Amino acid sequence: MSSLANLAPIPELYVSHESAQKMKVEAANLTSWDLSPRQICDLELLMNGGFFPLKGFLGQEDYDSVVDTMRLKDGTLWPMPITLDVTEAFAETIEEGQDIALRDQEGVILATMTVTDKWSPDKAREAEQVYGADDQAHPAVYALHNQMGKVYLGGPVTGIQQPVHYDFRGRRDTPNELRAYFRKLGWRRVVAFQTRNPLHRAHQELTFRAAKEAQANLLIHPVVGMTKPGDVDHFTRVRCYEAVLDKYPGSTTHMSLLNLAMRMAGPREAVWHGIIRRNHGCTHMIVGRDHAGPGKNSAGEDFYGPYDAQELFRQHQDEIGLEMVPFKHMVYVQERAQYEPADEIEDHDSVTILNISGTELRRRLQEGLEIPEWFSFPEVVKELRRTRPPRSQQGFTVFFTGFSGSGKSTIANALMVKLMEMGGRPVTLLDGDIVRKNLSSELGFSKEHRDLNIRRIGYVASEITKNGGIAICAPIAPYAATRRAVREEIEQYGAFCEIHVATSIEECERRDRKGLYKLAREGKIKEFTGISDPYDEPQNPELRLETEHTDVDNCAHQVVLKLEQMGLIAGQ
Ligand code: PPS
Repeated sequence: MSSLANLAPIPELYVSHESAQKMKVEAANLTSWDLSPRQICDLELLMNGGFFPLKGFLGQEDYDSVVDTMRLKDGTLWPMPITLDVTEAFAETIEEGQDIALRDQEGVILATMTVTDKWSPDKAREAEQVYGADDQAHPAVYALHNQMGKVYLGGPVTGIQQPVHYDFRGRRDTPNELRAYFRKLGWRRVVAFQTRNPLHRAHQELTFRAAKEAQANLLIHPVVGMTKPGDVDHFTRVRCYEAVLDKYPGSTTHMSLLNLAMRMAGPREAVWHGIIRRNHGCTHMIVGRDHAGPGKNSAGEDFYGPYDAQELFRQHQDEIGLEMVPFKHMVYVQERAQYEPADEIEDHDSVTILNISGTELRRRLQEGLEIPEWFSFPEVVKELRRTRPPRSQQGFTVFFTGFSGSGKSTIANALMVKLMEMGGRPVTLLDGDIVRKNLSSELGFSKEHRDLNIRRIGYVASEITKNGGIAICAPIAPYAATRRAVREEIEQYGAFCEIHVATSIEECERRDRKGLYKLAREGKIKEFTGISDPYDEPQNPELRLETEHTDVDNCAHQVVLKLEQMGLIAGQ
């Protein structure tokens, strides 16, 4: 393998500016597909040469071959199936040979595609072969089964325009822009650092050493498309990277953002990352321990061995056309006040080695504890704290569920007043009746309408939580699956505290505050929860309230104690 980069331009799939204008008008008449965020990322890298030599979304034979052998049908190494998944309903409207328009989420036409193949993939096989197991604990396998369409379309793509990015525009480069930049600066050996996490001192030290060892310039190449669910958002990360960039010698290091949708496919992903970096003009890439690892499987074990990615990369290095620089595990040696590769420390027994794991870092951020300067740069810690304030300053949702007349609204009101007395965060009460008046006035009580009602409450609560407020919801919310979906939506932004107001149906009927149970028994109200409609009792709520022998104030107080225990409100 030549270790000097060939920086000639790489083929792109775009048509010329004039043709693009013409095509845009013509494509407006085509059947069009609205791309998902993941598909937009894939399309951008297809069009700009990041996925060279692909010329479009994979057809069926290439797909089968990639899934089974990591190669296109012509034998070229390509580890990741890049497919255009669509719904069955859309697929039915498409004939093979037809051109379709591919639009972004605002309806802008980015490309056209000639559909050469249409098929229903065996997703379990794809999961087994590409991700190593058909286990939905793997985020890409989960997406494959639950978010992606049942039918794949394949065919060549003609690029009309790049997806528009309004953020960090100056930091985004196509493969050809990076190649031109390296050419201009005379960089012929460039080591890429792929990352989806904020950089701390250990990373800075490791990347700096990797560049020195490879006698190469350094490209910090963070992924800003889609990473692992739960990661620090890319806005925060890029601000952190910018802070770290000042610590490198300016003339040797460059940072560029990569709009890649990661799959967390470990070994295969490492090979894919290598090909993408080669296409961006790099000659080397740092591959770490557990590169692009998805975390634990449903049995609590790692999906891949820690060095599987390095192993697979090494086997295919020549074909990738880029050399691997194995990641060194860097640790801080207190006595020498510096980072050193763990395997190069000979005097283990006489020095103090310090390390803070990712989990420990998250805990310290969450609880507002100190993060030492030897671990990270103050500018990085400041950015992380701005985005992830301690739990007691983050937004959260308290979600009451229980029968009509169980006491949900009364306890929720008492809780609201107690939280407002404490102050600090805005509190919003989304009571069942209030929501039905203001948000869901057209809805009835069929399963479909109840689900829609709860999803709307969940959406509003997630926005409140995201923006640092407290949302208190108090609907019946009878269906466990819908409550779980709301929990998942909210937990992206803050804590979700489910409270089962466990008043029995007999007691609710005995109280019959609104006289509705009587009407339900007489059949004058249909589909009444607990009488003629089901209620799935919560299996693992954060708190279950027994209201029959406890007064309202005490119930609300139990919730306050729970919130305190969860770290959501500071102790009084
Ligand atoms: S749901 O199932 O979560 O969408 O229900 P929710 O929005 O909380 O609305 C429940 C209130 O509507 C009144 N009501 C009924 N409840 C249950 N079943 C039927 N068929 C029904 N028809 C009207 C009832 O007063 C509920 O108020 P709460 O505050 O729960 O007593």
